[in-house]
Amino acid sequence: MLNVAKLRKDFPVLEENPKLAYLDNAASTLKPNCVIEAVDKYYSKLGVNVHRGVYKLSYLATDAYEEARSKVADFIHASFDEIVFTRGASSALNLVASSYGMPTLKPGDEVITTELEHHSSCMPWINVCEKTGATLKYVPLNEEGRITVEAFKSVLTDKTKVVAITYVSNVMGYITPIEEIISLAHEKGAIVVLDAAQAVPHMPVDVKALDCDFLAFSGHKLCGPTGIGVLYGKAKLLAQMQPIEFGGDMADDVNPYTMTYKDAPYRFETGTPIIASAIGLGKAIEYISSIGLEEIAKYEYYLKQKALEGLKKIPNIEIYNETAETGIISFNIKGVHPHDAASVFDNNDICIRAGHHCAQLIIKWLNTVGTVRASFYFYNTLEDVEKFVQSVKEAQEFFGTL
Ligand code: C6P
Repeated sequence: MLNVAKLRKDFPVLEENPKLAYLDNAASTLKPNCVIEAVDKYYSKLGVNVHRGVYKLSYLATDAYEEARSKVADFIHASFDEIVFTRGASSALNLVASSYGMPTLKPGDEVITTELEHHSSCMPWINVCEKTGATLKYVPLNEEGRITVEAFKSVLTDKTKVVAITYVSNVMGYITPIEEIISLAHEKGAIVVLDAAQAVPHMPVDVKALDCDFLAFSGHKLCGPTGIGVLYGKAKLLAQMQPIEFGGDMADDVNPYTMTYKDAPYRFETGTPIIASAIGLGKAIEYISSIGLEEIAKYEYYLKQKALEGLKKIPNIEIYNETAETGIISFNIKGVHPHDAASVFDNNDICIRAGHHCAQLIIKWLNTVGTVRASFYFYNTLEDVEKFVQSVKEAQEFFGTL
């Protein structure tokens, strides 16, 4: 078990709000002091641009920025030049769709995605398919709302060129059986774009072992700063791709009518990069690695199971993902709009998310208007769980549904 009491001291928001039960970790996690200090240190000790200045401070800033890239690469078992810094998972996934999908796909080609996707994973491909004439196909979900290998096989064909798929659903918390899906896709010559925004912060992820072609995640969901994310791409694919933004820093040789640009990853990082946030992300990775991703995964699941036990004892609760392997619960109090339920949690200092979670396809599949979602991280406690379960009862009393 983790030393949660000690870990909680690392988080100023928890120190300042001792009564707070922060259960919206799938949206964004809290930030520990070491990350805040790393960002502060960049601004107070360096504060200058990278890759450009021919002076010591700029060399130091460049070293700190590139060291963060090395940390990310080591963390997911990638190579240094396979890590592109982006604004977040959304920009990373859009970059693949625009730079890889748009120029390669044509009518007759097929893209496979699923109704479990976050909008940032499916919308870029809806757009690419609309523009290129490629056909978008959805893996039929099973009765629990899961992606199965069998269902994936039913839509995979020789025409499949891209599989855009989530590793862990932000609504259902299910882990996709991704290894088999990747190997089946590769047998057909398709590439796999993995949305790992809800995976990388919560479990060990090894891009080489998975053999995925692209993988995206956000820094702010793993104790890092906002405004920074990562696109991992296999070196040979990144090398084929053209930039979608042009300008400062990515240029190599610019003439009035022709231009060349740097190799990946720099060709995709136009303009002054998000230096402070990248450095903060490097620190966040060091921090969560020191806790251990296996331990984090086990502990979140343990808390989720405890919360589930409590919820299941309360009548008139619809739980949508009882069998989830991660720390996410999606449910509704029957007859109560999720936003109304959320206001009761807020009154009790519990932060949870309510609504469609930017994943309308699965909300429609569930045939509801939205869900209430509690998502756990390593700094949550059994007291948080008790408070949460108690608040569900209170909400029911308040709305007269008990
Ligand atoms: N999901 C949630 O509350 P950004 O916003 O770019 O950092 O991450 C987008 C994203 C992509 N994929 C998945 C699976 C996600 O869960 C998210 C973000 C948050 O569920 C905010 S909508």
